[in-house]
Amino acid sequence: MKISSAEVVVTSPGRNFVTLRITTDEGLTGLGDGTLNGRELAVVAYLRDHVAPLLIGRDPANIEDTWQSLYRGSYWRRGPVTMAAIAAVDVALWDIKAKCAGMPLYQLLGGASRTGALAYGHASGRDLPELFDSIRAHLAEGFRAIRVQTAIPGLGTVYGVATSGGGDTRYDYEPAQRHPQPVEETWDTRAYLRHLPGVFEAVRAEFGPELPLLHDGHHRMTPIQAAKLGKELEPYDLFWLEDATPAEDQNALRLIRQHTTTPLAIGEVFNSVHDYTTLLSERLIDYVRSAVTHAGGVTAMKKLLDLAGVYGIRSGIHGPTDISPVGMAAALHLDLAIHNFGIQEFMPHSARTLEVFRTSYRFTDGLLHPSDTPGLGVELDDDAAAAHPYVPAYLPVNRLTDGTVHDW
Ligand code: GCO
Ligand code: MG
Repeated sequence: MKISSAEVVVTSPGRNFVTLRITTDEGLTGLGDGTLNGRELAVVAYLRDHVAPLLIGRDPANIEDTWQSLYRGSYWRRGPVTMAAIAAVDVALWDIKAKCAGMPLYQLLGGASRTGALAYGHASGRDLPELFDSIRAHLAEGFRAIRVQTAIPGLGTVYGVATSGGGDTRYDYEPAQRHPQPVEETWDTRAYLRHLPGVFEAVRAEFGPELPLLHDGHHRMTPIQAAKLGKELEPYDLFWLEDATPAEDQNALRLIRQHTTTPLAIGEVFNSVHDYTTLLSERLIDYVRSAVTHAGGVTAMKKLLDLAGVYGIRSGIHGPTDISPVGMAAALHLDLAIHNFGIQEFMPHSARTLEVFRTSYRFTDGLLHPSDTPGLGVELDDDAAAAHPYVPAYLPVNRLTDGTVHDW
């Protein structure tokens, strides 16, 4: 069998998605997600202009060889654009291989290690009553683990806090917004640090000790600020504190670790196992947050997660709505198969997105299951995709109260 075409489909059913469809001379197709939020067209060009021509005529069965050719053979390794493009190819080839085998992908990864993947949902509120309502709504939908984000008194909109209630608009705030220029938000870390422990105290008092609670710091603290926050949150027994400090500084995690037993998760902006070597070998984190879509696909993620397992570190695969349903399905097959699964982030896609991407994965009683459909279990509806052309969108920019651009 040979690859006969590799087409890139860009669609924007509420937000932008980049999908690679590989077709073989026997008529089999595979899908891969290459969505890089706010920088989508860079991946499109990388795939269309530089990668697709290399794929034509290759045997789709040789996934490892294709991965290594695109990684080692290009001379320019790593980086979010390159690794999202490689991920798109890799996932599409796994989709084809599993369809060929007539099996769901997780079977090719070793079979199911569990009945489903524990998912966490995103609760948020501008104040405690709104936050409590959001937590209750998630519990009613079946979530058994909840990420908690709130607004901060004195600041305006805060990233990760939904600005509107139910339905499709619920998560629209969080990923890139469809404006020609990035929205600017004001940030004050000291105000955040003063506010957050009281929020968790109130949530524990309301919802009791058992519910797994998570929090995302969006890379905004210095190491010593993160150490202080981790320590102050210890009484509230977090499942994890995510992205406490800017992720590229692996050594920062060492300092945080010396001060707190709050579990740490990091890695949604990482794209290679080489971003993790210190973190894993020194056991400086508890959860690996990379997305299949941004870290080189199933092939690379399986190796990364197996290495993490050697150190007793578990998975927490990135699953916001800017990962397409194709990337989400790939994550779920890994979640089901690997031994060191921790938790899966799950922001349900909008109804509009699910008209473009026909999924078969299921969310039941707090657990996600990729389904037993051969392959990934996702199909792309071309007509629905074409009805939603690309719209430029940016993640917001974060500035301190004096105007300084801040980390996030
Ligand atoms: C998360 C993330 C996302 C990212 C977004 C950026 O934990 O889900 O922080 O909300 O910010 O995916 O593109
Ligand atoms: Mg995050």
